[in-house]
Amino acid sequence: MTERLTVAQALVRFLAAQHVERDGVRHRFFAGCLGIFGHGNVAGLGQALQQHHDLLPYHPARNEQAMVHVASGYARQRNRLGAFACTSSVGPGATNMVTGAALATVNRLPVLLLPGDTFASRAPHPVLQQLEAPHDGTVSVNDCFRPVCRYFDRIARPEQLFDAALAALRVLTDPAETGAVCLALPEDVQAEVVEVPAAFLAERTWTVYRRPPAPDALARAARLLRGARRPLVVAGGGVVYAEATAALRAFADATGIPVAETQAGRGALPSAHPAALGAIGATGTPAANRLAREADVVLGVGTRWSDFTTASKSAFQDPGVRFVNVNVAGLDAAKQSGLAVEADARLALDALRDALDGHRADPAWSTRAADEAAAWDAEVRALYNAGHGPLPSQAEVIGAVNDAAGERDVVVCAAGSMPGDLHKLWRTTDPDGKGYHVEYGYSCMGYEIPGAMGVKLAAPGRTVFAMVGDGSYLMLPGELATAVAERIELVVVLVQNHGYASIGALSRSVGGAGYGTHYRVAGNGGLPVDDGGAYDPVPVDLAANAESLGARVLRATGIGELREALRTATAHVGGPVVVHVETDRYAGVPSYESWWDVPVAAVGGDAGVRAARAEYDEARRRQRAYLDPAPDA
Ligand SMILES: Cc1ncc(C[n+]2csc(CCOP(=O)(O)OP(=O)(O)O)c2C)c(N)n1
Ligand SMILES: [Mg+2]
Repeated sequence: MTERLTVAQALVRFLAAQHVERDGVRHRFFAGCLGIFGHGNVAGLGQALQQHHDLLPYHPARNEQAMVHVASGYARQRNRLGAFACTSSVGPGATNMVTGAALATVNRLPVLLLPGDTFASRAPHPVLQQLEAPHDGTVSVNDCFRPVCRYFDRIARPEQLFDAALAALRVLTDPAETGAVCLALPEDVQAEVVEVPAAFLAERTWTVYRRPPAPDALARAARLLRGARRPLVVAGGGVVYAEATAALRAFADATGIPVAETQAGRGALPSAHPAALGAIGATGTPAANRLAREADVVLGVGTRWSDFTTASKSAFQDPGVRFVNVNVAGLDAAKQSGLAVEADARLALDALRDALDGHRADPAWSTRAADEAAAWDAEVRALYNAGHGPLPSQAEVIGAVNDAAGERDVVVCAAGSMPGDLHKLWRTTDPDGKGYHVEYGYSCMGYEIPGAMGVKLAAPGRTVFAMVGDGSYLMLPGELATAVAERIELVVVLVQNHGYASIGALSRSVGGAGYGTHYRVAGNGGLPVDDGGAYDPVPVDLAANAESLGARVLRATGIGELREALRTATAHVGGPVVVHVETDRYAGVPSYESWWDVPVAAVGGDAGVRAARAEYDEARRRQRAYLDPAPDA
C-alpha cells in the first residue's frame, strides 16, 4: 500500500509518527517544528506543516540561530528523549542555523535541521541567495552543516527521503552519537510527489537500551577503585541524561567517595550532600580542586573532559593518577588514557557499587572532603551576602536568584562571567539534576533566552530563570518577542555591567588591560589602559529594549529591590518577565587554585604582557599529558 504525497508532506507525517522509549516509558520524539519561512521552504514544507498542523505543531521564530537554541534547550531538559525540528529557507536562513547546529553537536543534544536548499533540477539557477561555486556544481551553503552535524544528507531525489529520514532518527535517538542532524531539502524536491509506502508513515519506536558495562572492564574498574587511596568521582552531563543521579547518590553513600561536577554535570549530586564538592576545574571550588590535585584514581562518569573540567590538564597532579571513564561514547571513554567503560551511567554506577561490595574510601579522605565542602559553603554564604556597594556584585545577584528559586526550578546561562560564577556558587537542590542548565560546551552568547524558552517548553511546571549578561543579551534578544507571542513564562535576569566583564578580566590576566571589552561612547571601545571603574558607558537602555519587545520589565537597583522584583516576576503569568539589574563589573568571584590555558604573547607587548608570559610559562609546567595507561590488572 502506498500514498501519493509530496516529499514535505511525507516527512511531516513521518516526524509526527516517531516515538522514543527508555525503561518502558514511551512517548513522541518530536514536540513540533520551529521555523522561519522564505522561498526555500514556504511552498513545500510550509504547505505540509499547515496541512498537518494537528500532527506537528508549528512555532514561528524570530531568528534561525535562536530557534535552534530553543530546540537544544528543550532536548537537554528532556534528557535527549525529546526534540524539535527546525526549518529554514535557503541561504541566510540556513547558515543562521550553523551556529545552533554546532552548539547542539558539541553538547551532544538532538536537533533536526531542515534547511531549504537550491533546486535539485538546477533549472532556474542561480536563484535568490544561492552561492555559486565555480569549481563544484554540487555545493550549496548547506555544506557548511557537514562538520557541525552528526548526520548530513541532501534529498536530491524524492525516494531518498525514506533512507535519509531513518538514518536521521537513528542518530538523533542514539545517546552515543546524537547531536545536530541536517536533512537539506532542495525546494523543488519538497513539493514533488513520491509514492510513500504505508510502513514509512506507521508509528515507529526508537528504543534507547541501557548498555551494561563489559564484565572485564567492570572488574578492572572495581580493582582500581579498591586500590585507590584518594579516589574521586567527576560527574558529567551523562549522569543527568542517563537519569543516574539516584545511582550516583547511592554510589557516594555506599563508598564515601567524594563527587565533583563538570558544568553539564552540575547538580548531579545536590549541594547539601556531604560528598558533594561542587564544581571542578578552571571554574571549580577550592574543595573540588584541592581533592582533585591529590586524587590517585578518578572515576569520570559521562564527562567529555573539557579543558575547563581538567583545568587545561593541570587539575590532577598525583604522578600516578589514573582515570576510569564511564561513557556511552567511545570517543569520551578513551580520553586521558583512561580505563574505558563504555556503558550507560546508571547501569555502570550500580554495577560498580555492587562490585565494590561495601568497600569504602579511607575515612580520613571522606572526612576531608566533607570539611572542605563545609568550608566552601561558608564562603558561598559570604559571597552571597557581601553587601558590596554602591553597585552590587554579581555573586550577590546569583545569591538572590538562588534564594528565589524553588527546589525544582531551573537556572539557564551560557556565556560571560556568569557561567563560572554559577558553576561555583549555585546551590543545587533538584534530586534529578535538572535545576542547573549552563550551556558550556559551546558557551554561545545569545543562548540564554532561547535556551531557557526550550527548557520551559520541556518543563512547564518549573520556574525558569535565564541569567543573561548585557553582551549576551545584545547578541540575540529577539526571541523575547516569540516568548511573548507564545506566552512562554520566563524570568530573565538581565545583568548589566556595560561590556564584556569576563573577557575584560581575562584580558587583564594576560597583560591586555581590558582592551576592547568595554562598550564606550566616542567609539573608543579599545582604550589603551584600564580605567579602574571610572568608565563612561554607552547610554543604552536594555530594559526599554526588552519592554519594546513586549516583555514585562522590572528595573531593580540593588539587592533589596532585586529580591522584591524576583518575587513579582516568579508570580507573573502569561509571558516573560525581564528583571534588569546593574552590577559592579570589577567585583568578580576569584578563581580558586586553578588555571586555564590561554596563551600569552611570547614577544612584544609591555611589561604587563611580559609578566603575564612569565606566569604563563610557569603555569604550563604544571600541565600534564595523562598518557600513562590505566593498569589492566
Ligand atoms: C557568540 C560568541 N561570541 C564571542 C564569545 C566570546 N565571549 C565570551 S564571554 C564574552 C562577553 C560576554 O559579555 P556579557 O554577556 O556582558 O557577560 P560578562 O562578561 O559581562 O559577564 C565574549 C565576547 C562567545 N562566547 N560567544
Ligand atoms: Mg557584561
